[in-house]
Amino acid sequence: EGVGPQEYTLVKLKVQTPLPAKLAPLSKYNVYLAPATLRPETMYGQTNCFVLPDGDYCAFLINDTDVFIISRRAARNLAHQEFSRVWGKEECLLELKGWDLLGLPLSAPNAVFDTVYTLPLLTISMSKGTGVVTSVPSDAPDDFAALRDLKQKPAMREKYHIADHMVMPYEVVPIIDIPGYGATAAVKLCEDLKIQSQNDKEKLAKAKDLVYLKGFYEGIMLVGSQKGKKVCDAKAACRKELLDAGLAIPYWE
Ligand code: A2H
Repeated sequence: EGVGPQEYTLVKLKVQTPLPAKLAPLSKYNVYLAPATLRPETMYGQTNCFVLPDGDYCAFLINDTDVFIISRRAARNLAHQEFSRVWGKEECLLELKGWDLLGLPLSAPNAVFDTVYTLPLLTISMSKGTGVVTSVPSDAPDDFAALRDLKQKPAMREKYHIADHMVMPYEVVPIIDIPGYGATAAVKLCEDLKIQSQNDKEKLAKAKDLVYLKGFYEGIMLVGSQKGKKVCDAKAACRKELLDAGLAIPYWE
């Protein structure tokens, strides 16, 4: 971080129709939550999407037909990267809180589940990416810890009005084998480092570094079109497939 521009991929997680009342003004558009990821090759392992409950989001018109729900800051950046109808100016149709997005059913590209839900993640930074994070608990320790919190804590599900069926059936999906860490590396690291919850910041940062580095150079794809290839060789191809299929867009910050 902070070493120069990052090349993210914004993945288009389609909000399933009919849209709920809060999003009704958007009903003539295709509406997407658009998480920013550095790991497009991991989208096979998505189990849910995360937003910050108290975060400020907007529904931005990025072309004549498509709306992205993201932070204003991200929309402004996108408008300077050719993703708005007027160059440099972001068009916000509706202001939303993370709270308004919790429990939304989504269709996520490459996910094995037909529907994944929007859940709360309290450690999201609204000044990074889009403020939306897609969750891959097999390979992202933060995602695993947050999903486990929701599974283990009925009171937390209740507080955020998350129904059991939005959380409980979603098991970790093995997608990358990392020698020494296995096929669900983030789970192993969370266990090895005795990470208790999504608030265990220092340990999670350590786990993230370990999984990310070793996974990049030594991880082997277990699924998808790049099955059998190393992550470092598969990443660009997975990204290109998503972009070419219109399921993601490039994003720099
Ligand atoms: B990554 P960097 Cl499988 N707040 O995507 C908190 N985290 C955010 C965020 C925000 N506003 N925006 C993006 N992120 C997450 C997948 C993934 C990611 C895997 C493994 C590692 C990993 C699935 N979640 O990131 O600080 C997103 O999670 C570890 C580097 O800009 C994004 O990629 O380096 C990553 O953090 C961007 O983090």
